[in-house]
Amino acid sequence: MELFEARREEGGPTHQSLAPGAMVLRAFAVQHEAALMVDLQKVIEQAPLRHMLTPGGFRMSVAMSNCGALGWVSDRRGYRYDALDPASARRWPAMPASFLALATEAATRAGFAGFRPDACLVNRYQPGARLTLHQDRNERDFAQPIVSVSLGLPAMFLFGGTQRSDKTARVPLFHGDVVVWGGPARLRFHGVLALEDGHHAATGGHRINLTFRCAG
Ligand code: MD3
Ligand code: FE
Repeated sequence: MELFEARREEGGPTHQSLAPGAMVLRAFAVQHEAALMVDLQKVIEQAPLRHMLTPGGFRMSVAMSNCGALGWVSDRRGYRYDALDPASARRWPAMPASFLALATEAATRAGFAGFRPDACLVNRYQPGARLTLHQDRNERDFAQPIVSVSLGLPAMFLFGGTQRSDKTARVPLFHGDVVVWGGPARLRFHGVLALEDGHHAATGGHRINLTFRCAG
């Protein structure tokens, strides 16, 4: 935590290019925070966060839900997008206007005007929760970027290459940071180190990540 806070206070440019195609907009979501948190509560009331199973049968440490026309799901049958929440057999909640506005505004800033996400995955990390190195390849069109929004506790993001064995860079992500991953960055391996204990005014003991995608 000390490490994260020290680095944060250094300030620096708000738009940072991480790699070709990957742009960090530091604290970009803070201006939208109140509306985002209210709308997030409504989404997870309708589609509660749950720990999905990997195809191998392991319970994911990150709790997930979705909003939008399509939701990302994992179970013994594999990873896929589905229009229905398997927990309720109903459609996922609609994507709130506050979510859509943030995602399209961030994409435009990063050079992807016209981004129209149809899927928003909500990831909730508790202390110890992590995401192992993976690629996002369940979407139809890899020419479309992914927009990610970090809320609450900070996390250490791992950014790899196009091969699983490539060296990874560590990028700390803080409350309100938005990252747009497109072009040559779109299929790079990535993951999140185990969340450290802490408290944040917006989310308590958690980190929330929203990822916006054109899935269908
Ligand atoms: C880089 N989520 O849900 S967001 C995921 O913080 C996922 O919850 C992480 O990876 C999280 O699939 C990371 C940042 C992210 C998302 C998609 C990417 C980085 C990416 C796709 C390609 C390259
Ligand atoms: Fe991912």
